[in-house]
Amino acid sequence: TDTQQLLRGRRCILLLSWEERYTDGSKWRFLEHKGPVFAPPYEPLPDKVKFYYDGKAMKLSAPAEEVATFFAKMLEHEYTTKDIFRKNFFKDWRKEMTSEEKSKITDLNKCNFSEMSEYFKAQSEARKQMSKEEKLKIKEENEKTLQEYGFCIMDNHKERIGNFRIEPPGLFRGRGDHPKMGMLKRRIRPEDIIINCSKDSKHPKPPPGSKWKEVRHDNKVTWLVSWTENIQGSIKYIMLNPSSRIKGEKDWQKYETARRLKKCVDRIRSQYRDDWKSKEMRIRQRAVALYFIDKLALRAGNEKEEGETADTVGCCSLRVEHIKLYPKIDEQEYVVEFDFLGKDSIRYYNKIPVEKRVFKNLQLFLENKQPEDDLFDRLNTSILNKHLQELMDGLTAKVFRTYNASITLQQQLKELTCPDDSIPAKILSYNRANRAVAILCNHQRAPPKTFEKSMQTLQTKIDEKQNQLSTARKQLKSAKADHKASHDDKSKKAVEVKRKAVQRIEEQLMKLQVQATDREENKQIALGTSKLNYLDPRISVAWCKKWDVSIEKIYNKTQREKFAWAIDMAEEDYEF
Ligand SMILES: *[C@@H]1O[C@H](CO)[C@@H](O)[C@H](O)[C@H]1NC(C)=O
Ligand SMILES: *[C@@H]1O[C@H](CO)[C@@H](O)[C@H](O)[C@H]1NC(C)=O
Ligand SMILES: *[C@@H]1O[C@H](CO)[C@@H](O)[C@H](O)[C@H]1NC(C)=O
Ligand SMILES: *[C@@H]1O[C@H](CO)[C@@H](O)[C@H](O)[C@H]1NC(C)=O
Ligand SMILES: CC(=O)N[C@H]1CO[C@H](CO)[C@@H](O)[C@@H]1O
Repeated sequence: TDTQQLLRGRRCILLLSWEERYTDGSKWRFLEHKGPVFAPPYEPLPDKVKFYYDGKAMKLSAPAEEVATFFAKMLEHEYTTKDIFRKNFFKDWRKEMTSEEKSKITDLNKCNFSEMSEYFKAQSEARKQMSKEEKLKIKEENEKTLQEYGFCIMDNHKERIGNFRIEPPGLFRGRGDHPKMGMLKRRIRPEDIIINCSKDSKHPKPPPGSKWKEVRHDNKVTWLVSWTENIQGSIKYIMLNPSSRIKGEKDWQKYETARRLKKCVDRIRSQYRDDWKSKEMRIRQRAVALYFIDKLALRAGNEKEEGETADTVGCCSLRVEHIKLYPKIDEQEYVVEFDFLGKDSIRYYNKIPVEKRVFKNLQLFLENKQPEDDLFDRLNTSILNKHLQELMDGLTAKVFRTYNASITLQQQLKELTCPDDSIPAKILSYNRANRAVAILCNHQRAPPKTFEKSMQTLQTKIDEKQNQLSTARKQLKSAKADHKASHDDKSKKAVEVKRKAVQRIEEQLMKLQVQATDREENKQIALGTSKLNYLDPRISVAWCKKWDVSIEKIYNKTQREKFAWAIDMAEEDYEF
């Protein structure tokens, strides 16, 4: 498969990379690629498909017709009823018209695109009805394009390129009520394109008769192609795929740093515990903050708090009003209650017992302060980060999160996986372990709007399956009775067939029930963020190998590409 092809050789790439890292700050020495794949040129409509203005058929010039087709393709979408969308579209469309067209077509309400719209609907219907051979042919053509344009050579490695196709022109949609919706997203031409490659490489050729805007050789950046898009004026890039060496290596280093923390975390912990007794207030505050970061996986806090509109905080910027101290509550001693808005304005709420010394220190920090005062008045993010660097090279608050998330995943997997479980039950255990981490990292979400409905659908399926099962059981019972009466081979076979049917339905039912449990438990938890950013993929890969669960059940396609480095180098030194 695709992915397997990509993975080949990954291990040796990573083992080589330490000596290939350049000391002069450059990202590559050699970069060769074929440039982008442009959107196919516009194909004029057949003559029989007419556009009507004010009830009369009218043949449009090719540029005006092309833009009209963008609108026609969206005709059934709510967008085309919105005033801003219509206004922006009409203004941009008129720019593409000949002067004669401009003078005739003055009111969008008099334009009738319905034949065009019908034509495109029929075309998309025809595409769905294509024969196997036709589909295969398209697939082969895509594969050929991928082989030609989808890879580049960066230094000594062939790397997959992310999005080498340039988006076709169309009408800008934007999110929500974007003021620019309906504007014409122009066709990108070779003259818009800046190519980045090395001087000594074979430069990509522009399509015949055209020229690149510029060819440059900047090895401090990793993009291959860039252009400026006309709606927002933002710069677009073609870059390497996340599975590429440069990106994979960064990811790998992150988890290696977390592993290094594992080796020295005991030393760090005993040091901050000593520091709780320090004579210096700033050191005590630093030590308590570090304890929170370690124990609660809190973020350090923003470096640039000014200019932030949302009032979100991290560990260093906690204020007096964000915590409450209870010397004794609910049978527990020394309890701290946290309640604040963290990153992306997600509420962090937690009530946990802490060590006595931490509690006493917190009481001290709170003395003579107002609710809006800083809890740690002798500490800020840069001081804390500097201290972390001194404790271990590359250490940040995030490394504690990564470390704790990864080790928690490993412990949970070990605890939750039963060797005798079926594959679906094992996957449920994996998701539960993943959820434990997401809760630790405070990755909550609002239940999806479709939640109730999709649960209902699933419940209906379960009910149906249950009915099927009782029918199948009855049939098995009567087949057994028949066999008892006749004792012939035919009835014996019938019993076997019915028994298998019952077994199969039982398995299907179990799968559905596991799915329902999983979905219910996942209602308010977002698994993606921790999976993508905090969990060492090597743990998941090793778990899959150990229990013979295919990796596709744990990671989807994008995730498999991102973690290609880990999938290939899975180590066996995890215990589950
Ligand atoms: C648009 O044209 C089609 C014929 O192509 C016609 O059936 C339809 O009624 C017209 N719509 C309007 C709103 O005039
Ligand atoms: C990870 O965080 C949890 C929750 O606060 C904590 O109880 C646990 O000790 C931490 N584990 C490690 C290994 O740091
Ligand atoms: C943090 O505190 C130190 C020492 O008080 C100070 O020099 C530094 O400017 C502060 N940094 C920020 C980002 O406030
Ligand atoms: C894979 O899962 C992530 C969530 O973690 C999602 O954002 C992404 O769209 C998924 N990709 C595919 C190809 O399904
Ligand atoms: C030399 C040069 O033009 N460098 C530019 C390359 O692209 C980056 C953006 O990725 C710019 O920041 C550099 O200025």
